[in-house]
Amino acid sequence: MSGPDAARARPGRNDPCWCGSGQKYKKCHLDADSRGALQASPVRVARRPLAPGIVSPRRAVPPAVVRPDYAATGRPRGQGRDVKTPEQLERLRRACRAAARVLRIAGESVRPGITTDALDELAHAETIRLGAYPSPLNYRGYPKSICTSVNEVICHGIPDSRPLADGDIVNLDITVYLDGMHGDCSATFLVGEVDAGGRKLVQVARECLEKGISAVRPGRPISDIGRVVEAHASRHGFGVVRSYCGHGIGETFHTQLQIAHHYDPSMRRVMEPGMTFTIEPMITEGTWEDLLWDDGWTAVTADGKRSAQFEHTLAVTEDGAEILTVE
Ligand code: EYL
Ligand code: CO
Ligand code: CO
Repeated sequence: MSGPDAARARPGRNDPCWCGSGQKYKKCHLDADSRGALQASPVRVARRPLAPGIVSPRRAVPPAVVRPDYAATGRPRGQGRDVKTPEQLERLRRACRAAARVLRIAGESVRPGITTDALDELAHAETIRLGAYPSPLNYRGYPKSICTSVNEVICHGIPDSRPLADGDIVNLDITVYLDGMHGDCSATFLVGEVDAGGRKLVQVARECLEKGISAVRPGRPISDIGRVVEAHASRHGFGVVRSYCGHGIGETFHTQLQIAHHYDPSMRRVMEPGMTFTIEPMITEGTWEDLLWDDGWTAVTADGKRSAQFEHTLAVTEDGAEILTVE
């Protein structure tokens, strides 16, 4: 969710680089950081900008499905601890496995011509078939069961009547509530034939999640994650969104714990075995700055260039990370 927007002082030319490589800043990230600043300037975008479509009526959940506290009111209540017991971890694994399955099934249906509303319907039906509740539905009043973020949409795109077009990229973000736990994952899919720039963006976003996961280690500060993610994105000339972060997860969809995907040295909390959170970097072709549509949900890049995202829910182990959102 929304996170700190701490300005980071850039190192001097001859100081060690912020990325931890041990090289001087001028030899390492100085060029990449400067390129990012230049790309933040407005440019013309050939692609047609995305516009809101028609949102279908709210989908029903059978009464037998156990709901999270906010399902009726829209307001989440509990907070929840970030370090889980083995019993809690076992339930979280089941919720995460279900989320991974729903993501795979919805992703297999991505093709030119299908509407994002049809993808929402598919994911909603599969979630219920697994005995789970689609976590986004009525979370802070959100109207749909999944998020579908096309092209310049960074996150929280609302499924609607717009058919996916050949050349689009689309992120499907799936969270399900099962056995009293939320499991959260997402992936960006190519729609038909995507240009080389779009394919590169999606590939680097996938690698950013992998790098972030490989930085998970008990005893290390949370800021290690954003450091490696940002280092990889900026090496390719891409931006890292700052307004939305990964989050602690379990009995509650979002705990206090925030996982920045850019390097924020103030995030000094240390990772502990049993801690569970998401890593979900949003990587942009241009600026990292975001705007919010008038619908109050849809976050888009300020320059209209594309954004791609991948997400897993993880547990910190004795020597690294366990990825929970796998089948
Ligand atoms: C609902 C509520 C504003 C999600 C995540 C769905 C969206 C915008 C208010 C975070 C926050 C998913 O962690 C998330 N995705 O990985 N809100 C979310 N909503 C929503
Ligand atoms: Co998600
Ligand atoms: Co999330």
